Amino acid sequence: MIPVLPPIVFIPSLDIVALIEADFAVERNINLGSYFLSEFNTTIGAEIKNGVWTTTKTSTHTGDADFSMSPDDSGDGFSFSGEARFVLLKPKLNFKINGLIGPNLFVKGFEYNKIMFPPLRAELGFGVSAGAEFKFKIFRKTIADFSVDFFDYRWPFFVSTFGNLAPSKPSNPSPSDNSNNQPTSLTLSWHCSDPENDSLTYDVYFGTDNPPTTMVSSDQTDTSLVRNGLTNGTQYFWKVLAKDNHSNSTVSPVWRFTTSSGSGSSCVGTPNVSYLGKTYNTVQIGSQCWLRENLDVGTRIDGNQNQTDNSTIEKYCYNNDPNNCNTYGGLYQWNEAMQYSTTEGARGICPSGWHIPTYAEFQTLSATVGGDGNALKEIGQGIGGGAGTNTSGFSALLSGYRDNGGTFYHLGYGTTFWSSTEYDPDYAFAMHLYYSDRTIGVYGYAYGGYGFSVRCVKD
Ligand SMILES: [Ca+2]
Ligand SMILES: [Ca+2]
Repeated sequence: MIPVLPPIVFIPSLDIVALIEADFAVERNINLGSYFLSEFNTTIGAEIKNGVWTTTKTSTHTGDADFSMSPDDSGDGFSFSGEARFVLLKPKLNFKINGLIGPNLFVKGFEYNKIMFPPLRAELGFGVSAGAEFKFKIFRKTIADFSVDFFDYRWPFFVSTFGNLAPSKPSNPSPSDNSNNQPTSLTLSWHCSDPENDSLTYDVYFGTDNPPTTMVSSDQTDTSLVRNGLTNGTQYFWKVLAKDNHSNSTVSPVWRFTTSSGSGSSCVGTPNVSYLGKTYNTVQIGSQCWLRENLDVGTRIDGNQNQTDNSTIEKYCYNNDPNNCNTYGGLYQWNEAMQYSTTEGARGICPSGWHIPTYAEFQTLSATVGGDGNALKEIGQGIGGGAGTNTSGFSALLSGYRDNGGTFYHLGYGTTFWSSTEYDPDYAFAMHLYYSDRTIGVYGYAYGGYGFSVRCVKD
């Protein structure tokens, strides 16, 4: 006799999670140069399980806050306003009623801030999913925006895509979008794919108009294109149209980059230096010969780790994004930059024949440009009284820094370069440039933690 098996029934176990959005805002006046430290303790959610409400998460943030500053009417103070927005959680319950043909039935448990759910797709099956979207904002500037799927279980019986689909939007541009200080000969590149893995061809539009209207390459199959003979100190725009072989196409966003302003002359006899896989340009400023770009050497580690004396050069990339190292160079803790020497003028991680600048050499640099930090900043870096002119050719970018706690700050607002001169046994001098004024500050910073840029000077 054939045994009769009972039907298999999936009954997902569901925890309904309800979450609360917490907003935090401060407004106060500060004087220029003061340092604002904050600590936020925010409960961001609550959860009900088996009829019992419990707190899900408590977030504590300690650190300095980013400000937007503007001169007040009296001209002797600054004001700022701040806003920190914490996590939004977006649970969703998604299930299919067994036996019906059609799109999944979505039951939205909670929805915040008009966040759009992904488009429905025709799917016969059932499942359950939940995720979270995180948006961190400071001064209305989004500094992180990402989502996490906690779980996504689907048992599709049937999934239909209607016809051949267009290629994905071209992405991952190189040079990265909005990058500065680019050479006048470079290779554009991008990523693209197609849902059906159709073979793709590309039209590339490039020029100084926004959006670019001149097609400089058509129907190419490579995902890169060399551009030569660009003009110094010029912003270029480009976009890529990706086409599959079913007459579908998708255009990229318009990307942009700016070439090096080209001010200053390279050092006589040493126009550039090849070092550990990269070529650095040089610039003569008064009596000193500098590298024109920040060092980008070593193996990237995450910001939450310390660099160690391990015979490997380690670097941070702002926000742990390698593209930022390409554009802004690496960020280094002082001991790593110095390669565990405390001798003023040490070579550290610089190429042979170069060294980490001393306090006195930064003072000389400052004197050469008459104390005008704007002369050291690349054109397009800084605003108002802090707008870069780059008359020196030093071509500094506002590269931000990594703080003691492993978080990255101030990209686009400030940059700091280590010197090889100790201030005291826990501090070393570093040169600081800021986006909204022309000062060149050479201060002592605790070298146990901060990750700053490194610019080498010739011996
Ligand atoms: Ca296709
Ligand atoms: Ca190391």
